[in-house]
Amino acid sequence: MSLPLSHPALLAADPELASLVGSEELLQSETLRLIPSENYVSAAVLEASGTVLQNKYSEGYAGRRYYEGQQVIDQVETLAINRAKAVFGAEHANVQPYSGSPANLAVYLAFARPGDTVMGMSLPMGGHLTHGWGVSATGTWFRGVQYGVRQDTGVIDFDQVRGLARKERPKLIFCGGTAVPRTIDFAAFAEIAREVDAVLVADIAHIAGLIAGGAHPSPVPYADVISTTTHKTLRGPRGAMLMSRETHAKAIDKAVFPGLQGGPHNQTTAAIAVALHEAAQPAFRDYARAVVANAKALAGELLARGFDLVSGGTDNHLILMDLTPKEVPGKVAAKALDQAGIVVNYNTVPYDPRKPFDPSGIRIGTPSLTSRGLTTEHMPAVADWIDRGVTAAKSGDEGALTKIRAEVSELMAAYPAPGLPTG
Ligand code: DSN
Repeated sequence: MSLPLSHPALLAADPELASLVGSEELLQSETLRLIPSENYVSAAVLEASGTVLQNKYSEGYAGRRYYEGQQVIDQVETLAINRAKAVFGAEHANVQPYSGSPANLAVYLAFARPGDTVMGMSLPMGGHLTHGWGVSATGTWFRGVQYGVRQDTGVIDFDQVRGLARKERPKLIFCGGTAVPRTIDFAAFAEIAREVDAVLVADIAHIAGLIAGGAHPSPVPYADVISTTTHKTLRGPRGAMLMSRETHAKAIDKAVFPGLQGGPHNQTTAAIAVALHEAAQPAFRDYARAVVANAKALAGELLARGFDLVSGGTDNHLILMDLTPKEVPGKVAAKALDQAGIVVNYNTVPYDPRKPFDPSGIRIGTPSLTSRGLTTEHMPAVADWIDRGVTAAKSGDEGALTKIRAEVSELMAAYPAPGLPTG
């Protein structure tokens, strides 16, 4: 398979780099991308992120900048802010954070001081580095206490969360994470946060698109602050946003700039605005529902093939597979699947006896394949490829992987990806 040459200026100026971009386009086109935090953005989002808006410095906020010439940029940022507020029903939005980790760091800066106690889900249980995990700046500069999931059910243990919060009295409580296959009970977290007078931060990076599309409950009535990236299920550029009640607006804005960052990336702000416009359309509600329907169907097919899924399945876009019963380490399976044209990431599972760089599980999700138009009808085939790939990983059957790759590539050719040149 080949794709038509695109990016003519790049090709003329730097053929070496243009060729690498072309190779990546081909890879993204031919493979079944199952990493749950990845997606395909629309051609409109891609175009917006490659505009001359990137030439402009605009430290500050609309109407209060430290550089002149903001006649257009102020309008772009205001448009993005208003769309974020409308899509999520939030009182305040800041669209300047460069990505999820800086967005979360800004929350610490706004509400805590070094040495304060903060609470979040532990990374190996499905949380995020920036929720106070030890190796992150947030676990070094703050005192991170961590909750997890129950070993018998794989779901969050609210008795543990409440007990820990009462004992440790954290300044911040983070909910949300990177490997949470079940609905996040924002109301339960809010009740605990109120009881101990903590700021509740809902990190919705993974599920922002599902919330925007009405396929996951919203944290807006419950959380003091909402942090999200914009490039996962929301299908926008690589960026982030912070949303909050009006009472916290000043603290959040001051923490992002001048607290943590300099000039915002205006081309990204523009692309966020486009993605939010797309997320406001009725078709996006269909997309969000389809992502979840595909994940549930895929989980059912995997269970039927004897796979062990953390928490027994999924309510959202993400499935966490514990491969221990299959006697294949996550990394070995992930590398074999990659060879078969199925892109996943190896991942720790709760109570994993193995090391994070060589864990027991793989993490998969349906945002990207749904963006290409695959439906629940395709999930038996996807589960079958995963099953055959994991079996081939165990036996070292390279031929089986090559065969799966050809089958995957054939199906993908029939479902062109948004934003990519079509062959
Ligand atoms: N790295 C992201 C993910 O893959 O879930 C989270 O930041």
